[in-house]
Amino acid sequence: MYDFLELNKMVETGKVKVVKELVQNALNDGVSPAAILNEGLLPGMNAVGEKFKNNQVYIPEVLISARALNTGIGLLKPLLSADAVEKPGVAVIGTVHGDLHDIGKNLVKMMLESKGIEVIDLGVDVTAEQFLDAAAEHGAQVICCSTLLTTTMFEMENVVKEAAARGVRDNLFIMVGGAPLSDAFCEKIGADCYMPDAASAADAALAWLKEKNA
Ligand code: B1M
Repeated sequence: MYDFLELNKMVETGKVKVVKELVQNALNDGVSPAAILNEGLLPGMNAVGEKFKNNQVYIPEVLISARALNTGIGLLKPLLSADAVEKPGVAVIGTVHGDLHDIGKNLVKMMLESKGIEVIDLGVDVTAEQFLDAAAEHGAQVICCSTLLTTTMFEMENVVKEAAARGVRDNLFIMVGGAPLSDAFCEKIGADCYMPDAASAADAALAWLKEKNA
């Protein structure tokens, strides 16, 4: 079992240079990129999240940790994406209107790309119209909506409604995810799939694309 304690702490305290070194050391020691991500990097960010909730740290500290997290993810990205061989289809991804959190969304994007899926990244604060316009423009069959805020969750329902209004609902797999969501919420708004983490989201998108295009 690899000891990720220092890496957890260095993400939490936003030490970009040390995070880089520790990620590289773990890779050199043969630790899998997925383990480095899930056990080394993300727990550090979660620890900051808890402190943020309790007003023990504030936005600048959170951003400094997010930068360290993203540096680590950047080193892992080519390795996590390396084994994609097929091109199963196209997905549009974005963080919904009103929400600027993008770290989880970027992870989902990376995992989708690791499955060979072409991803059109619309960034943050994306309206229902923008999701549907991009899906039409790029011939995407999958729409991935991310949000971390309870105040913006219902923007996802607008995506489902907009797809129906345009008469394209049945052609699209609308996936939702983000910390405040659940299966029950997904069902309530009429989306197709909720997944709790980036890796299972990519698995679900790939499975649906394969079945649809078989
Ligand atoms: Co914000 N923030 N934040 N924040 N922030 C949270 C989300 C919060 C839970 C903190 C807290 O109070 N504990 C809280 C939300 C409370 C709520 O709504 N219930 C919160 C708040 C309140 C806010 C502000 C309103 C604060 C303020 O200004 N007063 C503000 C909102 C601004 C806005 O968006 N309009 C704000 C701002 C910020 C920062 C800018 C400082 C920064 C964002 C930086 C950035 O994203 N570029 C930030 C951060 C970093 C956080 C925390 C600390 C960490 C989020 C994160 O990146 N986690 C967060 C607390 C926490 O989550 N512990 C918090 C790591 C990331 C990998 O996880 O995004 O959950 P996550 O993604 C996961 C899964 O959810 C899933 O996969 C990933 C893992 O594999 N997933 C999907 C995500 N999308 C998916 C889509 C899928 C499937 C799975 O399918 C399509």
